[in-house]
Amino acid sequence: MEIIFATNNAHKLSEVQAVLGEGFRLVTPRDCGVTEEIPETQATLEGNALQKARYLYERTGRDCFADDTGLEVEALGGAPGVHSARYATDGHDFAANNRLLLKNLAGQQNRRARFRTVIALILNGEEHLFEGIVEGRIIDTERGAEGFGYDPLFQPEGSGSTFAEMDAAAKNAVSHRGRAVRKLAAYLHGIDK
Ligand code: ITT
Repeated sequence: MEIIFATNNAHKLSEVQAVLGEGFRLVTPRDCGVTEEIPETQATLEGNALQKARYLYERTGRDCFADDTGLEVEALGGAPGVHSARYATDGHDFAANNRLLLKNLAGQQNRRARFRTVIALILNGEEHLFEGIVEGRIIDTERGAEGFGYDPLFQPEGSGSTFAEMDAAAKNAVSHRGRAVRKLAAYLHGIDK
């Protein structure tokens, strides 16, 4: 089965393809002629995921899904949350985002944080939402070179490693996106029989 995944982030594409498995061929918006940036202007992860999926569905008429992820830090009242990509700057500047996060948590004892992913699927014109959460904490200095984004600062509960110190399979096994995508996969496999 071929399905469009609304992302231009190569890391996310390979993480999601690994979880979905061989039975699903992921196609990018660019592969379908949608080359412009897909708007993400809503105030919630759910709103953004639906906005991106609807945008693609309206233009292609094809089955598609979109995800949106936020890092929610307890001591910062849930920030950066839906603004995670553009926390420090207008672009996706991961290094600047990590520096700002550490600055805003300087001297803070409460390091509790979680990643939350919401996936919006449009299948045969019907909308479905899936959520994945991983609890953890923000450490004091970056560790590891794998993954992307806030991975060098995020240590999932029950692990001594940051996401950036894990290979893709280890991260997927416990991550927000892995969890949400496994729910999506279970749903798609269930109706694909
Ligand atoms: P697309 O919109 O093109 O898919 P994106 O990088 O904007 O890519 P998201 O909206 O899902 O991806 O995520 C927003 C930001 O949250 C992202 O730029 C990262 O800074 C951070 N983020 C998302 N998933 C992450 C992960 O698994 N590990 C670390 N940081 C992550």
